[in-house]
Amino acid sequence: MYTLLSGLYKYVFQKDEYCILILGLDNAGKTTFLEQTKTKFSKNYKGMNLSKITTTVGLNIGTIDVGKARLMFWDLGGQEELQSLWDKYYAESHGVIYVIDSTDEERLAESKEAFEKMISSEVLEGVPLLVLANKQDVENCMSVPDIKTAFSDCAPKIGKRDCLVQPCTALTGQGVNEGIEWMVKCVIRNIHRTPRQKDIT
Ligand SMILES: Nc1nc2c(ncn2[C@@H]2O[C@H](COP(=O)(O)OP(=O)(O)OP(=O)(O)O)[C@@H](O)[C@H]2O)c(=O)[nH]1
Ligand SMILES: [Mg+2]
Repeated sequence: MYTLLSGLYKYVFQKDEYCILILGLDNAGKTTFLEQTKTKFSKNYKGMNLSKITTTVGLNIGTIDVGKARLMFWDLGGQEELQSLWDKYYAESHGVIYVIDSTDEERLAESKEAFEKMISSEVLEGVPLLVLANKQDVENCMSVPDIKTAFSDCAPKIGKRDCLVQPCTALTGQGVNEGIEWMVKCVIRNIHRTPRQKDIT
């Protein structure tokens, strides 16, 4: 009887946990996106003033529940000297959100270089990849087709993993729900195909 009840309790209340990395160059809008996500998906979360967010030195952590899935986000600092820390988190992650500043054409090549390096890691093979073309509220910013064209030669390295390029405005929340819902769907589908280190040990 106890086993039956505890099984039922687990079925109803226990969440499947997934770790999602948020990566991209400094100033791309990663922390703003995380705050906006927490505000949208957590009922009692009183979001912080987005204009008060400063550059991340280290990491920010956030958790949201979407249905039976619990997503734990690790938002890492994007400054050049901090990028060398990204790969320490790869083995544990079930999904990657890569944020691009669509207003910064000058740094697009630098962003692509960091992106290519990240997707070249064998540890991330098969892990779903959500690319956010952020800051779409700014007039004359690069569009999703512009960014897809600039990143087109990354396609062989992306390979067969799930990948979506989503227009987004982290400041207002536009595109946030669509991106998160896509990620949840993909990580649930992918967990049996590409188990992560934490699921095995
Ligand atoms: N116009 C506009 N500005 C944005 C948007 N998202 C973020 N920003 C601004 O971009 C700047 C950087 O945002 P952050 O969220 O701190 O960027 P980050 O990627 O976390 O940067 P690091 O922590 O240094 O890696 C801030 O001034 C934000 O207000 C957006 O959708 N539109
Ligand atoms: Mg940050």
